[in-house]
Amino acid sequence: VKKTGHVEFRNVSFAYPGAEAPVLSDISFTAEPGQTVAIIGSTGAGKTSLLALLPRLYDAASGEVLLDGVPVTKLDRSEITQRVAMVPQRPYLFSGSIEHNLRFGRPEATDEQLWDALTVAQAADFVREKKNGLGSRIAQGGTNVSGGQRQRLCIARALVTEPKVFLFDDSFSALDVATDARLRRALKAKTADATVIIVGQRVSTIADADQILVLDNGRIVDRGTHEELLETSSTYQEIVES
Ligand code: TTP
Ligand code: MG
Repeated sequence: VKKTGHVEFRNVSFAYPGAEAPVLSDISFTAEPGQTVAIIGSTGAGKTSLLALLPRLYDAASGEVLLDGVPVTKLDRSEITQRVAMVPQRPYLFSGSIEHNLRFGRPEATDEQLWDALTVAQAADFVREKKNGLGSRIAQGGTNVSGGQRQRLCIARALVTEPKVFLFDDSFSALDVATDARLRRALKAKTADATVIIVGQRVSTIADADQILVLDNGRIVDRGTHEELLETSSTYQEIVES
């Protein structure tokens, strides 16, 4: 199997350990290299839970999550982390330098690769403006950078690992609309062959996705492009109008 970052969910259901009610029910979709698949849905719909199954933070109760045609439960952790990078909904920075934070998933990255990732993530300017540049310290919990800066540093950290699959969990929410658009344009140019799965609340973040999955109460209730869903999905219309 070629390791290109092909993702498939096949009839996946999932409940948290100890909980009875399923959080995800019968989820099926594919995301191909070069594609962006967006997931939208109200709070608690299961978006974060869905993403968590690919890097195996949890395993599906039934059905299969496949990476390049192989169930993730049959892959080594290292094979998954080499191919999949997730930017979590609450991105975390370690206390230490910016450089230390960026190299976390790939210690051998060159400075040039770090700056390249920062540039795509729209974070190069503010790092350059800091007195110590890449050596600037991040306080415990990342309290000395803004929420938007933290998001961008975490996106840069994911870029440094050059994954085949990016998972962005609401990663653009703290960015203004213009920065969000610039970042995703740069990302698209830089990672044209990658598979991108993006959870977003803002319509502008997801409208250009190849496929949008509308998640409601753990189920995919509608799917299509932005234009298709505007015509066909009352759930999507409600989200767009809210
Ligand atoms: P999420 O998957 O966190 O829902 P979401 O990501 O769509 O919501 P948001 O837009 O607010 O980010 O949660 C789905 C359900 O699973 C919800 O009832 C909470 C529950 N849940 C747990 O029980 N344990 C967990 O660790 C998480 C993440 C969620
Ligand atoms: Mg979430």
